[in-house]
Amino acid sequence: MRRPDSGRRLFLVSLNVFQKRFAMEMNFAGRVLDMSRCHVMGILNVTPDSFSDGGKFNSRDAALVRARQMVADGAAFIDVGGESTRPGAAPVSLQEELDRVCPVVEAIAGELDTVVSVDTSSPEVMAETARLGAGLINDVRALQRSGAPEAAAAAGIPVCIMHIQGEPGTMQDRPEYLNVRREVSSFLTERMRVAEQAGVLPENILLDPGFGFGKSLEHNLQLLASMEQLHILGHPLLIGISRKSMLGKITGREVDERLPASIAAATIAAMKGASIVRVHDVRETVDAVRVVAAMKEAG
Ligand code: 8Y7
Repeated sequence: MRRPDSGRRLFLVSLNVFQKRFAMEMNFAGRVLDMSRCHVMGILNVTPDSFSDGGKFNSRDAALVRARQMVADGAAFIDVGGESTRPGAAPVSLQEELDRVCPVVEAIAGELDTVVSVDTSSPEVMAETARLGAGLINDVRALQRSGAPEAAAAAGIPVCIMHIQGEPGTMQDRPEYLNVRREVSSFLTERMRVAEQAGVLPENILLDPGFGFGKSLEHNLQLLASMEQLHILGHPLLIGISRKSMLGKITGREVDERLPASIAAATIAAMKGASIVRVHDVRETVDAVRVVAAMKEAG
């Protein structure tokens, strides 16, 4: 067991002070949230091939039923995704992605008290869904597609910039880093610079280290252990670990048996100051982050 040296401890203490004293508000298409607290984002896949709900919710009405339940369970965000980023998943055409995502975004934004997040890398989908009421762009490709930074800027809503090494189809083949923490940090810094140059406002940027996106178990664990270091970049953090294979590797459990491990991961993220945790199991995770919030308020 190694104790942090005093310099490191001072650094961590000052981060806590920073988080407590300054409420960070973000405006998601008119819904203002305090990002010094941890909110739960429910995952809503509208792909026929999504890995952990088997594509059960690929029609508009089924998606709405699921979204209503997640909002009733306390989801502040619903992340609607029409393109599977699972390695080996079939690529989706722009028209297909628009057809899957737009009706669901429009229906949720019109009916439910939640922020609609759109999991997309396509500038056309960003533009169209923002028009239909989406409040957040969640791009696992960090606005690397041609026209994406400009589309995100024009949409005028917050954007989550996530670290990825490589491309979704091949990213898990042989992920390699000299120093994973430093490389994730410098990638995010560079992508923020590109986004801001295209006109994305700094107050509209969220960051995500991208668990499982071109990372071995060791890389993921190093990033989780040092997650609070990312606060120094000055933007709220979004963390997605729910049911991921890193939890399967740690526990030996199949994807539908990873709820306890997922709750543990979300709890760690909330304790380390994540503003959003992206999860499949909303109700259970809301309880977990409430425990963390209650403790932080008391302390
Ligand atoms: C993440 C994500 C996925 C994540 C953000 C899965 C779309 C894979 N993971 N978006 N998306 N962060 N921001 O297992 O970690 O849910 S898809």
